[in-house]
Amino acid sequence: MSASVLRKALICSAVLALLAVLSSCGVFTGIDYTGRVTFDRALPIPPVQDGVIDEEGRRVFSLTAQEGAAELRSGFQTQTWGFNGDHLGPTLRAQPGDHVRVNVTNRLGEATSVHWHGMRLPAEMDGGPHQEVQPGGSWHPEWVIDQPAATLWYHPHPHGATEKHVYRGLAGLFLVDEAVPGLPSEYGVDDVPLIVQDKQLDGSGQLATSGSAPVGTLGETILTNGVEGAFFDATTEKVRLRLLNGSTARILTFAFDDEREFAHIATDGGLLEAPRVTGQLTLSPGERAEVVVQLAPGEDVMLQSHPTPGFWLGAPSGLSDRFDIMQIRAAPELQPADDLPDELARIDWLRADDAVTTRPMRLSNRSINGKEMDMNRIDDVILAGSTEIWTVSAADGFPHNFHIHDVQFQVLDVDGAPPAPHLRGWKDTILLEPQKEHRLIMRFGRHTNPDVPYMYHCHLLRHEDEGMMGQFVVVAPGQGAGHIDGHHH
Ligand SMILES: [Cu+2]
Repeated sequence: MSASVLRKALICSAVLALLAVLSSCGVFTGIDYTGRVTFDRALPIPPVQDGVIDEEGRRVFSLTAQEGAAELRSGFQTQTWGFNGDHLGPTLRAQPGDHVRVNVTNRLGEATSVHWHGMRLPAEMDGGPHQEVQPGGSWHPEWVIDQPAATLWYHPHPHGATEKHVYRGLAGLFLVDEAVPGLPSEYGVDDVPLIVQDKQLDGSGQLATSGSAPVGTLGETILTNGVEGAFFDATTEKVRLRLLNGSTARILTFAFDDEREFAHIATDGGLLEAPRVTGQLTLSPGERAEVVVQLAPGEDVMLQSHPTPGFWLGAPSGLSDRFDIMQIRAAPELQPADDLPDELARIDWLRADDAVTTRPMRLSNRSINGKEMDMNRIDDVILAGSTEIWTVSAADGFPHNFHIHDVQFQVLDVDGAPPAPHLRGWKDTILLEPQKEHRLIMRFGRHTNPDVPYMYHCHLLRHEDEGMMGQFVVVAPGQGAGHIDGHHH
């Protein structure tokens, strides 16, 4: 170990020790933001695009990234970006088996991309940093939906600028839709999309960012579907909420102000085997969940975010804060709803014995396995159709999560213990418990391309932009890694 490395290590451990002392003295307690906002704006529901069926039977969607201005906070016009509008984007909806195509147009002044988060598809359609769309340009990815019903989403993934593009408002839901008897399914009525994001708004209502912060920008303003202080008028006894934590860094633990229980019915990649009753549910940036809440006629209840336990550097990373998110106002008379089905879906549980490869993924200091992202380096070569186990850990004391493109995975265990109940379903993004080893199992698809990589990365977007990302290719038997077209950056 060289002298300068040793000195850095000593300074680093001294800083960590000081933080631990301050933390134990209660210096880093969270901030309680509840009660500060008036909830008097009707929840906007993103418009649905079911696409247009073309002559070749493809379901065709259109997305245009553009600049705009939106009233995030009452009385202020904020400069924003959006898809097909001023802020956020439409909800795209398709069924398993559909051949979909998206006409993407970039009307921004800089390159962007559109990544289909949670979708199994060919690497060249994935919308990562190798599929950027230049200003004035367009892109036309297409693929066949090859996965069960799920709440997925789309957002830009340009090299080094994902945080900025998502933060300005480029995000929307992509629903893989399939009717399940007994589940609320009327979009915007009893099946309600909820994109939850935190923002920093300056005195004139414009989006501000933190220069240097351990996790990136943490905002004091919570938006639901793009507005602060939203209420939802419920007309049914049961309301299904499709929750997306669309924040760039903030980890949210969803709960209600009266601590009521609700049914958790779906994880990132689809329905659970059965509804699971709980009082709170943590989602880190990029994660989704579907829940069903039961309402009584005439009542008001506040969806909130409560402190997330388990992180000793949690308070400076916002995990101890408390927020109001959205008010639900139940009508004096509510439409009756069926009981939830006992069985929601069959899950094909992957077996550790079937894994042909185990890969460690150690996240620390803006790198994975000691390497920062390099657009021209292929980090892992994976055989199409194979089952693998990835052992993922966060080693530097700060919160991180982990997202893998193209696959949905299952959590085998966390430090040898069975995963928490909310992780027992298909996942594409997982919050990492500090210093613990998360064994994820996944089966890769049949799409191969030795020259175009998929990404894996921390979905705290500042971390991703600063290098906490790696690249893998999926290849056919006998194929090796190819060559990344080197015109990027
Ligand atoms: Cu991270």
